[in-house]
Amino acid sequence: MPENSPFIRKLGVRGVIAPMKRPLATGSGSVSQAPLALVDLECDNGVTGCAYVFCFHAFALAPTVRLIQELGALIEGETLAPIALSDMLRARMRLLGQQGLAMMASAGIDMAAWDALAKTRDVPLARLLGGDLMPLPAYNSNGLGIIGAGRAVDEARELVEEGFSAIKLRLGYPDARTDLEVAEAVRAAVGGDIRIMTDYNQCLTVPEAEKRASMLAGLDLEWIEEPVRFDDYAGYAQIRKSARTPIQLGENCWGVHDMQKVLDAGAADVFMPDACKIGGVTGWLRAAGLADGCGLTLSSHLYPEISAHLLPVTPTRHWLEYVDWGQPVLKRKLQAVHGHVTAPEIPGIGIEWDEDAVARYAVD
Ligand code: SMN
Ligand code: MG
Repeated sequence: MPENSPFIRKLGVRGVIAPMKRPLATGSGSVSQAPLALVDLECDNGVTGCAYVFCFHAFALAPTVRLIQELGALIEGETLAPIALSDMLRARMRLLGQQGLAMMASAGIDMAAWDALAKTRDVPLARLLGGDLMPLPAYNSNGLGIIGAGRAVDEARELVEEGFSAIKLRLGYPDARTDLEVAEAVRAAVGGDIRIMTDYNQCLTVPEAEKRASMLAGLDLEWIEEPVRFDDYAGYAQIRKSARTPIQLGENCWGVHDMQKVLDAGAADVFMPDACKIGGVTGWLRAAGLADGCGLTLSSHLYPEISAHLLPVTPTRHWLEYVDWGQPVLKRKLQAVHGHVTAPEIPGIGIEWDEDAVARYAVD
């Protein structure tokens, strides 16, 4: 066996709940802390692959940790071959269905396996994938929830002052007029040169989305994200007919098969897979191929550390979503410089746990 094909010895997984600097109120509930499942995939060559899964809600953390643990038992002793492992887990989940926590757990293992392989080869993940490291345009998504016009204006200024030329504003106030007031106030506060993304987190009906998209049309928004339920593909196609702002979608697509439905329905102008929900690195690579085939731009959702390696190998790359939610437990904090993020020139993804912080935020 060549020395570059180690075996998987053991999978470890731990749950932490990390604090967030700015709690985020969305049109579909609040996220005020970061429940993370930390995956450590130990190989027999002494390398450990690391990745985290963002679980959105504290109540989803323990089941995700448990599921990752159980899947770990299925891959112990296997060769470290991430695509083969991912396909094996997918086959094992055919009866269960590879969506929801099942997809998140298997994608967490996929990301850790790719990290282990890149470390084994002693290269950054982007280089293992055949890409180069590069500064990627990023938007600041660390806040700007549903907090009213006054606070949104202050927070928008703060997010820009952190060096970004693009920010994301959450909308979905009960009244359409309030959405417009808040978006107008933020646009006036940051000026015309700042790109403003908006996000409804699936909270509108199709007619309401058509109405609000038309009200917001004059604000030069970068995109309107997830106005309605993520899998109402026909609804998205309907909204796109009248919208004068690009419609963004994708963070809730489970794997490339959901993405293909978006393409078939003509549901999106721009697309933003979540590195985990799309199926880890393996899923992302397939999504990048689909997007290239039809010239659809891809932006990342959350997971900036690994997305900084994936966007360089994405021909239609667009924006990186910058959030610092994993940083409390990471030794190396991914920094944005002049609104751009570059993956570090070290082997793997660049994820190393700050064990003191992990112990501090650990949950049983
Ligand atoms: C979002 C992400 C994570 C938690 C809540 C909301 C949001 C985004 O949809 O795209 O940043
Ligand atoms: Mg979103």
